[in-house]
Amino acid sequence: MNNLSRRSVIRSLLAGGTGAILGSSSTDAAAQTKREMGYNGPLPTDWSIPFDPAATRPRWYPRDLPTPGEVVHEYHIEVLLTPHEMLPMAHFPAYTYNGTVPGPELRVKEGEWVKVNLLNKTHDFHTIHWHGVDVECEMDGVPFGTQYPVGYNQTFQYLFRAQPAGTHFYHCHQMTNLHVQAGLYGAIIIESADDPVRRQFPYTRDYTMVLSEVDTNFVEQQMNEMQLMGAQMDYMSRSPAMMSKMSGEMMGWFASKEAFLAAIKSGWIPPYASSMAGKFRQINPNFFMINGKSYPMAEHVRIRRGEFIRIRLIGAGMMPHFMHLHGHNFWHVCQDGAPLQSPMQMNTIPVFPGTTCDIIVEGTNPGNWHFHDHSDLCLTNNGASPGGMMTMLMYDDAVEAGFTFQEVLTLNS
Ligand SMILES: [Cu+2]
Repeated sequence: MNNLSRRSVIRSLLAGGTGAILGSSSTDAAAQTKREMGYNGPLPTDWSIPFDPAATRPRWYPRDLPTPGEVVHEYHIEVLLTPHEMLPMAHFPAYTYNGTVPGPELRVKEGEWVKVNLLNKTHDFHTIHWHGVDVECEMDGVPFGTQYPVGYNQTFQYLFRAQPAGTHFYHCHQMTNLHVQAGLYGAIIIESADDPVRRQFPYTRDYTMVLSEVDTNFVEQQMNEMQLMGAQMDYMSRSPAMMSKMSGEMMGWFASKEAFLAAIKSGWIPPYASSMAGKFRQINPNFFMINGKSYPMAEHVRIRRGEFIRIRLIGAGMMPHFMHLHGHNFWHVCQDGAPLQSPMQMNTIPVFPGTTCDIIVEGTNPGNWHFHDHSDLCLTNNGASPGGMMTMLMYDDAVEAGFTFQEVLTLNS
């Protein structure tokens, strides 16, 4: 059986099985509710679960180059030192792509080309790693692994075909413990011409929520040290002889494990065992952000009765977050960009560092609902509650639906 006919069999099996997965007993009630709400979209049993294994693999050999007639999106991205405000009276010195945290959202169609001209305007070194995108190795953004890190006023050009479709992100790969929490990350969304998620859930609004956290004390301390070292860094960035040799294995830490061990044997003390750059301290995040903002400043998510919305959750930071939506079960439809064979109903979804999760929310329950990390630590701003990684799902038509805040009456009034 060749791949094509095997896929057809999977499709037809799944098409016949949807009733069993979703249950048919509630169909009439669901249809009635939807009709009452004026909703004419597909009913639950109409949702097929097509699964195309090809959708999760690259369709092109990464070593292609653009050919005449192909779409090439060109972006100019500067790394800047910018103060970032996650809340009034709460900010930190951030490294940014083009001045914002997160950096600009890049949105392209699958198969199109992305050309990014990176220019570093800080006295430090940076790269861009395309996380979840099947680029060719030289475009992977690993300092000393696949490219020299980009120094002050230096540039690097990334060029790759956008594949595979899905929710992905990009981030700096230089000293990630500092540079990523200092703000160097952003979303790259690769849209599919025939999006299986849209086929199953015809969504009308599409939100991206980049989840991250920062230890502002750590970042400030490290950034101060970096700025003091600025002159040295500039000298190094202009003197290739000063830089470590490129080594995919060691990321600039010696040419090999043997050379590293030999250096220790001859008396060299590695930074983790010394106080080379000041006293190292454990990172202890104190602000938790959705698209760079903490509660109550994070943007709201809007929905209407009967509407499907798509929310793309991106774990850009160093902690897992457990996003919980009140009043709704949503559908988990994609993991790390790839459509799931069987979308799963959940009310709390773990978003681990380095992963992306797409969910679909259906507007079934008018009101104003909390949507937040269920880890209570992350519901604080510098230790004070409420705060942190929290926003609201707000219905545009909540009032028309009869939703109202009731005054609380005490029993012995
Ligand atoms: Cu960087």
